[in-house]
Amino acid sequence: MSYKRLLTVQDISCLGQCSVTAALPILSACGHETCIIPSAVLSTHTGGSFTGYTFRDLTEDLPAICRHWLRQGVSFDAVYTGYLGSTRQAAYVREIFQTLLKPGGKIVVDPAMGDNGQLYAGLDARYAQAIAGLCAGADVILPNITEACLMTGLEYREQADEAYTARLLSALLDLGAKSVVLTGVSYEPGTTGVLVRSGSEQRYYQHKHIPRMFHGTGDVYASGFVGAWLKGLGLFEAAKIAADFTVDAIRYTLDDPEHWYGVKFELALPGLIDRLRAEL
Ligand code: PXL
Repeated sequence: MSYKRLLTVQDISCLGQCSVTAALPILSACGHETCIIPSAVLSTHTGGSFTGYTFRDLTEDLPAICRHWLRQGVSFDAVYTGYLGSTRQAAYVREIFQTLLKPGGKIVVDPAMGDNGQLYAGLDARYAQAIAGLCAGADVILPNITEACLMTGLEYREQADEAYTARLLSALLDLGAKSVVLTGVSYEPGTTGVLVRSGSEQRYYQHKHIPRMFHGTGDVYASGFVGAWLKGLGLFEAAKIAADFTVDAIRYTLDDPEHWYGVKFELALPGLIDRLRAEL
């Protein structure tokens, strides 16, 4: 049975069901040892109606944590990065890729930085460019359409068509990533999906679009993808499983109007585990 040691670098939003508080339980449920480097600690995520959140940037802690691990001889089968605490952190993360990965270890970059055509509060164009730079060394990147535009400079469109997504995918591959999983690709009303491109091969998985906006679904998706892919599933299979898992998490949340800041992905974990058992 495969048992991988992963490192995820992203923030701790203490309340909000995103970033590390989603990645840790999801990756653990998939059966991976999951180590973390918190990029920042926030009282909540920065989205929705949250205002006045605390934000502690942990940039200065990154090199010290890495040096300690290097002295201990620790290395990882994969590094998965998400929301970083500063633009400067991208350089430290690049060092992590170079020094803490086992030979043949995988790099997954979730360029978590925006949605609906906008950057998240507090992030700027320099941040987007720094994360675009990180994509150069990645095995897989998982942007939504907003993030794809912010990193490549292409215009954001609410309505995608195949010519538009083809341009996005080729601009994303030009950043230097081996494979791209582009999320939130909707060609027809009522549906959305993920577009998976690896080299010249491209496949689309379409599923139902649930017309309500939830925060943290990108993180839930990316963690489900990383969990499934690193179990040994193919890129497209992992992208599909993560999509179904995210839709399930949204379904479990829909009947609770009070629960606006995240999705109840915890309720969808047993289904994810069953699916992995069935497919492996
Ligand atoms: O889910 C993405 C995310 C992660 N981390 C922080 C955020 C957001 C989205 O708003 O604010 C701190």
